[in-house]
Amino acid sequence: PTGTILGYPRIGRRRELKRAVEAHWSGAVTLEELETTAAELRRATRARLVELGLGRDDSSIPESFSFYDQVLDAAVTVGALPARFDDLRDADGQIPLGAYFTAARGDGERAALEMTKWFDTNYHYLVPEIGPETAFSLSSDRFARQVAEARADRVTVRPVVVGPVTLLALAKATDAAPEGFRPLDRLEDLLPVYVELLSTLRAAGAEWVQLDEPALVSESLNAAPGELADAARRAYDVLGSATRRPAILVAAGYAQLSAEAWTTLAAAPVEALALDLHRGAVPAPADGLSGKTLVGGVIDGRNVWRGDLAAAVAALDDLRALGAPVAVATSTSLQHVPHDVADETALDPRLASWLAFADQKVQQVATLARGLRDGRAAIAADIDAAAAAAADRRHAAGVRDGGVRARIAQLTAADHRRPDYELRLAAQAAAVPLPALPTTTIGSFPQTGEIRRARARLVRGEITPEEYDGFLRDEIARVIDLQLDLGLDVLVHGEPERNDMVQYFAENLDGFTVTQNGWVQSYGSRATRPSILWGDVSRPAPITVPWSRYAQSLTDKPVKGMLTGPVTILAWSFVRDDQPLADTAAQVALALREEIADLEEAGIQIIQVDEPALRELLPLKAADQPGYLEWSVGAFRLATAGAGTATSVHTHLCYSDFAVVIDAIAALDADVTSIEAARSRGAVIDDIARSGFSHGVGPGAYDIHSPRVPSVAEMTDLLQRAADRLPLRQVWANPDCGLKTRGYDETVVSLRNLVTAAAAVRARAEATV
Ligand code: THG
Ligand code: ZN
Repeated sequence: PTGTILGYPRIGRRRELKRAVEAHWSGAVTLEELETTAAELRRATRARLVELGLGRDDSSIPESFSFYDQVLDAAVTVGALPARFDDLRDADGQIPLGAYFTAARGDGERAALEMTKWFDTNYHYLVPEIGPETAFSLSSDRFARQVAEARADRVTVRPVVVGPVTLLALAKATDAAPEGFRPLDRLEDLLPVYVELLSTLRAAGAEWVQLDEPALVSESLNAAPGELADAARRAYDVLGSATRRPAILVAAGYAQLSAEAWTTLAAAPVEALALDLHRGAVPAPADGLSGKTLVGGVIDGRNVWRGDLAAAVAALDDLRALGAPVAVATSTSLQHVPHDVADETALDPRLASWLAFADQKVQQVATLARGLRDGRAAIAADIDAAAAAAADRRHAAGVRDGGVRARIAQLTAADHRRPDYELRLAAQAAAVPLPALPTTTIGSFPQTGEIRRARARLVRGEITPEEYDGFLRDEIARVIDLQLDLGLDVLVHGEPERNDMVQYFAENLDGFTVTQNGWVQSYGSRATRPSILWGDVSRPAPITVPWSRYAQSLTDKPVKGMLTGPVTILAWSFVRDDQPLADTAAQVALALREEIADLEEAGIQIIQVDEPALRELLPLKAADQPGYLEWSVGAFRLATAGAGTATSVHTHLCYSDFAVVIDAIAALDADVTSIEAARSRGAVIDDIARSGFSHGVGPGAYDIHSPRVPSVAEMTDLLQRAADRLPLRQVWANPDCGLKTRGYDETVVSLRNLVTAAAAVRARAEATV
């Protein structure tokens, strides 16, 4: 192929797959019906890709469908599920779709596979569990069946499979594995199964296969780049030597291939290499390239801007200078962007002309492929049109706002610094006296069907904004009453007014736009609609203040103000690519700083600024990490450092690998940080104690991601452990995340147990004094 994409969104233009899969899980749709819907979706995707300009018979159409996750697909194919799922296999040892879903979601007896972020994207994959006991064997023919299915439609697809090195590099050791075991140790045992898979794909009619090896770009995995490159050498020596196989395209998106991996792959007996030329540069000349096709990933697979075709042509020319034939592609799979700009009928047409979602990116790739075949002159009009859109974007009103830029230019180091923590602690204790081990929640309360229906009615115009406001006020009053009844110390208003913690702010800040259908898979059947941050950011009016003021008017207990931090707002949006992220983050921070000042004015004395994504944006390359931490921490501090000495600034982070970013968390200088701890059985408490972290900390006392109600005893244990390891004045009691995905039944009991557990630990501490 001269033009291809590394993958396409699989959820469906109207989230058809989500609906079908969830209907199956609820029992409303059979496995057969689900398979039929999925086959229809695949067929529609193939037809669409042909229509957009990819060839139907030259393997340029990828088959990247997945019912849930591409890492799980590969793990299931090679039989790499842990033993607890063994009894779900067929009589002939195959892993059926039902078992696949059980591995993804768990059931009454079996824990699901763990989920974690896919490189530095917002996609989450399922972490394979592999040990010395894992018996690799070809356990699903799904990939081959999809090739055959396409063939019946007269389309020669290129199946996309996570490669063996990446599969092992992303896996974790099973519980049964001995200390020091690493899944990558099993590479030689795994390869024969990949060889067999390649042979079945060839037999089904595949002429090419794409093996995704993004592990080879990362410096953030539990293996050094040199080790990964060596694994790649061993892997592709074996796979390349297989006698019955499709041609192999090794794809390494998301960043620059490590130098070691590039040299290795250049010399490997495979037919093509795909490089991310959006995040990475054209590599140095290397031995072994002759006869290989170099696929230049020049169209960004991860953001929504219309690509600069002139720059893409130049990059492809540079790639050609390496002396091998060149093809064009996206930098990564398009699974990270929505389907089609044309589905956004409410978008300002001018803004729409600057954008490219998946379908527009396919067209750009097809155009560039035409340029590769017929010469630059053949696509001159397209190059000019893309340049004109970019120029229009540069000069459009709102992209640069003089007022915003003037305010940023005036900032000094002092704007990023609060008074010493000890001073703040005293002032805050005087302003808001609290018991030892204060209890609170992370912010959101259950988003009930009633709340979602009210919002939908407002959108459809079935209720007036005034009626909707009244509904939200009643809801807030109910949540305040509930918290008073439970005896929590620091209350929240519950956030019924927010659909999503980022989208809500995007809807209320200038410089952002939101989409109607711009869904992007987050994990499994779940998706978000990332906002598009296209211009300079400012706050036309207070956002959360009326809700917080109202909630505080209902009680003498403190009500926390609730904001989403600048880094998380960036991480979960599509961000502008025409200035450094650091500059964009500062603008968002300044808008939040104004919101904090208004919250203080309204009598709010505790303000939480959540940064669950602080860890997520951490760059894959070690050399980029210090610079990132500097600007991300700087943005948080800019947002919060205007707060008065007596105002307590809280933050919340959602993950357990606290140790990785402990210095950054300390540098945030928040007065209180709440963090996930329950799932790691409190290990994070030891990390905190060891790190010398001295500010307030709320190690999440229970896991809100599960409907299980935690007992008083287990939360008492966890809080006691914190009280034993840390000075009591440092410790807060709270769940480990917001409650919006939970139901009220379990929430009320869980919080009651939490308050009881905190009281027990508090009483014990007082008895010892
Ligand atoms: N908001 C945004 N991005 C996020 C999260 C978020 N990225 C990371 C993390 N949280 C992802 N987690 C989820 C959890 C649940 C859902 C999506 C991402 C979810 N989505 C609904 C669905 O797919 O049915 C749709 C929600 C809606 O209607 O807006 O449940 O919290 N921005
Ligand atoms: Zn959280």
